[in-house]
Amino acid sequence: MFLGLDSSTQSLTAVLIDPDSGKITCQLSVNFGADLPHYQSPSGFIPGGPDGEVHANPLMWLEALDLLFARLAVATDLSKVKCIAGSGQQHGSVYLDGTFDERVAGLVISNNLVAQLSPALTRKTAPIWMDTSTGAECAEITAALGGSAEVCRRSGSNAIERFSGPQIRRFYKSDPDAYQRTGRIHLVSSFLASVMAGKSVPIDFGDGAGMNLLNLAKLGWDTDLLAATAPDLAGKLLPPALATTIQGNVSPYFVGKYGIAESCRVALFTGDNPASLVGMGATTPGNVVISLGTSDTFFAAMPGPKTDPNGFGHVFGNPAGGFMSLICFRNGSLAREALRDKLGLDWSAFDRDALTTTLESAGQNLMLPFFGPEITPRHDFTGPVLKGSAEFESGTNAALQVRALLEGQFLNMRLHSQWMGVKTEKIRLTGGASKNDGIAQLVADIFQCPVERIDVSNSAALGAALIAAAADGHDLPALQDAFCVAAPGATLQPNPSLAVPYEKALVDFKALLDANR
Ligand code: ADP
Ligand code: XUL
Repeated sequence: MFLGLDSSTQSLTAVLIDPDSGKITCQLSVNFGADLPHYQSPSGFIPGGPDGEVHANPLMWLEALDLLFARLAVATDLSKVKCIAGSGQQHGSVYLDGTFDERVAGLVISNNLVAQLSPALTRKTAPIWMDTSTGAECAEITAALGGSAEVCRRSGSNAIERFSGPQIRRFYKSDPDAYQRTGRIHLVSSFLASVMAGKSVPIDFGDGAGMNLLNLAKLGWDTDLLAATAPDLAGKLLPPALATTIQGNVSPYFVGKYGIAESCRVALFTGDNPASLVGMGATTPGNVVISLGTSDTFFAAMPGPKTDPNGFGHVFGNPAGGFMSLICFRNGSLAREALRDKLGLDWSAFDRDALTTTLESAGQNLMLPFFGPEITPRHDFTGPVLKGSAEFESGTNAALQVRALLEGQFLNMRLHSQWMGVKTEKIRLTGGASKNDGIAQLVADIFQCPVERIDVSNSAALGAALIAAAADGHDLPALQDAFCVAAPGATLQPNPSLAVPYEKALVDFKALLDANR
């Protein structure tokens, strides 16, 4: 058996797999808000932070780890686990003093993780990915490197508020003494991996690329980015490594306390998005994952470290080797819900039957699909922009509005993923809106490739379990064939007669976007 853990914003999840039967044998979660209410973080972070700060208590993640293993030990026989891997919400950083490595190596089972490790924290809280407080630090790092294009070329992203480098700089500026006492900086992923392995283990390329510190071409820390971020930073980070590298045996703490076998090994942990790429079976170039959640995300494997010249997309390491993109479209379901509610509709108006009534107008009416501020491309909301027939522009025909919104969303996605230069051969669709046949068909038509719907609720934890099995020598593509399967009857083919109209619409959409910058 192989165990995958995912420490996400709101919960810690375990997925246990048996590669021989191709089955998930156990799935369990600890919900930070519901199970650990004394951290007063109902959604996994401390509410009401000043100036855009969003922090979480790293002790909550440790207590969740003890609780999860206590539950797992009851639910399953942990002595059968051969290897453990994991993932964490990306960008979150944990600050520890020089005693951490000793403490983590000397954990005793008569006490818990929180009591034994809390004295090593040099910063009580950890900034997480929702934090937007580092605008000044991003500007300083960008200026030191000579501009955004250079930061992006080296690290795969412009300097971004939530990324760990700018967050480290903010800590250094606000509390230089505590920064100086910090001997180790971990990400959420490498922090938990270190606890599992009983020693500090490296950050992997997948999660490391979310720091604005990793040089993608060299796959090592970038000395200029380190220098622009904070002094003596190199000494606080271990050299980064590939996710599937084994770090050694599991800490005796977990053997003695929860019955894991002494021979069980621990692989590096990665970020939740890289782990999801694995769990969605999309680690080879040509496969794309589109997740239609609150926001929409587009992620895909890439052979080389190519970066977005416009700086909207991010590049992370692919746990299977090579790289991946991650592009986030903030409007996603938020915009679909806004239009639905504005027109007094329900989701049936977005379904296939409803959309066939407007098929003859495909690609002719254009909408900039932003009902709130957008990040890809950066666009302040000033009201919907419509261009097309008089009936469409009058806003009275609800069906035309719905088609134009969805077309606008996926044309925007196609346009802003072109920089990757990878031909999309197959799309794996997931997230709440993916069950809608009309929306799924439109994705197939606009990208002109088949769309498979995959219903995996814990794709990051599953991906981590697959990484654990791959690190132990199992063949990853074969594992993905067994575990990442499309729901029967859930594959949709593109309508080839829409290829030409949507090529033209892509050009027109870009022109409309450019005219409204
Ligand atoms: P999250 O990003 O919060 O994990 P989910 O992937 O669970 O989001 O997706 C939730 C979203 O799915 C809801 O906000 C809702 O707008 C959308 N959704 C649910 N059912 C449908 C449907 N039938 N058609 C379109 N959208 C839907
Ligand atoms: C990615 C990002 C989030 C976090 C939390 O850049 O900020 O997806 O990984 O899931």
